[in-house]
Amino acid sequence: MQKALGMFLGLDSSTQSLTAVLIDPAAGEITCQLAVNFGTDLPQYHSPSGFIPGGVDGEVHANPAMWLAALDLLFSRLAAATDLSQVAMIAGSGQQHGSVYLDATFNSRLAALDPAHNLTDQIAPAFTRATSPIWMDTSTGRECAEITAALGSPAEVCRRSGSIAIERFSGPQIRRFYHADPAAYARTSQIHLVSSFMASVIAGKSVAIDYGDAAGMNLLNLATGGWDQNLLDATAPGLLDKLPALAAATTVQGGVAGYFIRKYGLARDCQCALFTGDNPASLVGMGATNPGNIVISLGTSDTFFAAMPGPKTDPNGFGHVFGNPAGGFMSLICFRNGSLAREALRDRLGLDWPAFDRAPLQVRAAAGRNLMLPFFGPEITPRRDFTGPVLQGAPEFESGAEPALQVRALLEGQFLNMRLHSQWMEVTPKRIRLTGGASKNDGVPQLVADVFQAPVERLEVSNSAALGAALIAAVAAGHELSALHQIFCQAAPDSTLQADPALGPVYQDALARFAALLRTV
Ligand code: XUL
Repeated sequence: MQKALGMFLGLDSSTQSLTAVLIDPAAGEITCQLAVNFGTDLPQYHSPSGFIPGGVDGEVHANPAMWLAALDLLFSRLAAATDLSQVAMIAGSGQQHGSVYLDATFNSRLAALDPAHNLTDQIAPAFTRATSPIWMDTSTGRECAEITAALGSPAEVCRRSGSIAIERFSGPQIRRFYHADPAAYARTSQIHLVSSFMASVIAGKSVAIDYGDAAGMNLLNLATGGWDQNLLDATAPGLLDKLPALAAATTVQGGVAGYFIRKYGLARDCQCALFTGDNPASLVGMGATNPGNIVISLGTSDTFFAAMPGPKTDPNGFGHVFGNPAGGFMSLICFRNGSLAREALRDRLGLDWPAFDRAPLQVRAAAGRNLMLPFFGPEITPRRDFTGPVLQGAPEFESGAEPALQVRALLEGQFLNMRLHSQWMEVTPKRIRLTGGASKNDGVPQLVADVFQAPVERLEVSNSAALGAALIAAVAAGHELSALHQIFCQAAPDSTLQADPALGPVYQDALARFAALLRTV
């Protein structure tokens, strides 16, 4: 009898790299983690940070041919490092919102992939738009306004799609392409997201877009789970015919393309599921797919995301609603002044990172006393062109005579702002999982626990999106997600910090004062 294959491969095609995480649930192990860095491994694409530098008018595009080259390079590295014939199922994730434009030859090219040649040479001739707009693009202000006007109001776009019209979302990007090059738009027979494009290549046929990532397009109707005809009409003519079908990420697509079997040694009965967005995959990889769990990721921008029982939308339009790969919905709120603001204050005060991390604990007695609107530059939540932070409090705080007070107030301001702008979700945090640079030492995590009045955990997971994708692959093959979470998504030992209940009323009051101060500027 043939032995069942026991490994599951998750791939994450992100802005700067393509990462693989291979898991073996029976052994309870991550057996291999590898990445291809677009800038350093594929310098011929001249995209040191994964996108084409020098875009004008807010345009940020990447070369989709580079993503294909990365896929070949990643699989050759995986084949050298591990036994790919043990992989039972592949799933993946992609940077959200990025779109790929293909002509009518795409399907036949996928069906005829020849291992004697590379993916780029065989697929790139199908691109009708040479470059792909990605999530960092802000060039579609006009298109967002037009889509909003066609639907009647920002609230109506949000009610239907889960977000107001957002510059980086795929619908406004598609409309911009239609405006800029109507002939190339007409030649386009399929528009994929980064996620569904990569999944199609693996499957050797054009596959569906998963609900999780589709919700980042301003085109999916959250209530019906189908494409929204009014939004499609407001975006570009004939769009429905160019969009793939919709399905859950765990839907099995069938086998992988013979190209990968013959070239890299995958088994004949290896199958593939869909790819989802990197944030929905991270929700899975952080073990946070049940409502009550919140993930806060502290990065260049900070993100706050959480599972939600229903498709609730943010009446103020700051938060987004995506699909939760485990079923239901998730929210995502992005804060532009994340580590950039922390870095700016650290530099201004002349501190090093260890001193910055220690500071909030040193002045814990000042909890909630001084207020800082923590915006060193333009912010998207709330959407305002701030030029610097606003301080309100004791003289030794406002003057900077006691630098630790400013560090504490900056961090309190960042987390009060998160608390304020996540109230629309009406989710009481039972547990916060914190990830990213500033989560390592205890200073910042303790402050998060106190501001939100919930325990804070840190996970040992580093590639949460790729791990989440590997877990989705295992679920598609019949594994239980809760059992997988027990194995792969446990909090690091002794990493949990409890909230100080005495600070509950203190931060309730600070939240009201923070909101009031925000209204005055
Ligand atoms: C989410 C967003 C980013 C990208 C990053 O809306 O734009 O988090 O998904 O890859």
